Amino acid sequence: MRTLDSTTSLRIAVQKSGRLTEKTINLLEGIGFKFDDYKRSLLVKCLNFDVELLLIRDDDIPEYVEDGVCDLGFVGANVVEEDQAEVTILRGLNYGVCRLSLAAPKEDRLRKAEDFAGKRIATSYPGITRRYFETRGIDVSVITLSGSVEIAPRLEIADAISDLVSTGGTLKANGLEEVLNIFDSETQLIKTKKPLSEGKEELINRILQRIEGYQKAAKSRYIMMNAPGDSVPVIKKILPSLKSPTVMPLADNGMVAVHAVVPLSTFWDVMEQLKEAGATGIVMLPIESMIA
Ligand code: PRT
Ligand code: ZN
Repeated sequence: MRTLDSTTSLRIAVQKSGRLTEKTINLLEGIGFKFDDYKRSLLVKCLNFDVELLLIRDDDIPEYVEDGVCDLGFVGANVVEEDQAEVTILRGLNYGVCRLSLAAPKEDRLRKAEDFAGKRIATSYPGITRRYFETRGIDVSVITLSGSVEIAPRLEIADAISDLVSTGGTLKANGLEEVLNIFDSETQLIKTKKPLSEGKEELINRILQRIEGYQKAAKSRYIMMNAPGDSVPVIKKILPSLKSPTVMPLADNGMVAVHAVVPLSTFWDVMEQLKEAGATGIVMLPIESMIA
């Protein structure tokens, strides 16, 4: 193993090829990092920062970060929790969202944790599953499988399963019913607990600030409209803007242009109210990044 922090580049672990790969690379590119073709190599240099990506299987990411082989990693909370990895969780990232759920054949009508007592449960997450039942004092037999967990009941090698679910389609297609959600997951940015150089710590803070701006921007929209000047007080009340909206006079008599940033979640309500207040030509634009 290398001596800690011997590389000058900040090394970031990213899943090589899977559900998180593209979204993680998009996020990194979205916050201003440029890379060579990441599909061609396991170690990819960043072209404009002292950063390199190590592309590996997601299961290996928590350990690489724990050991300090990588300084940061992007990985599902499910994997970090399964491994009980000794790492710092810097933030959740709102993608790769899923849940680990207990599921069983529909006709068995299992409803609560106690209904699983004495059952054989197949899973790729034996740690989380075991701990769930142990803390409740329920005795189950956990069977570890590395994939295709959903067919275990049909093959009669298990009575139930504990597996990741996002849409629920896989469970349905296999005649299984989701009974209990035992762990909520999303992609997390994790950091090693090994000491890092000041330069790396500074770069990590910069990355975090940029991610914050990127996430805020994803949840906001830039809104522009024209309105009669005398409706501005009403419009200002409607707009839940971060800052006071920009109001500019138009060549047309008494008309103004209003620009503001609004949370995406309120966009449709706001738009309807603005129309009622006399706004016309309402345009909504995505925002790439926002610095407070
Ligand atoms: O090769 P490597 O080991 O790196 O990849 P992998 O095959 O282990 O993982 P991958 O790429 O499938 O998933 C990576 C991460 O994505 C997981 O660790 C989760 O954090 C996250 N994620 C989000 C999911 C899902 N959603 C998901 N739906 N991981 C797996 N699934 C599977 C699930 O296991 C089941 O087979 O999708 C199926 C269920 O999906 P629905 O939509 O039918 O419910
Ligand atoms: Zn994996």
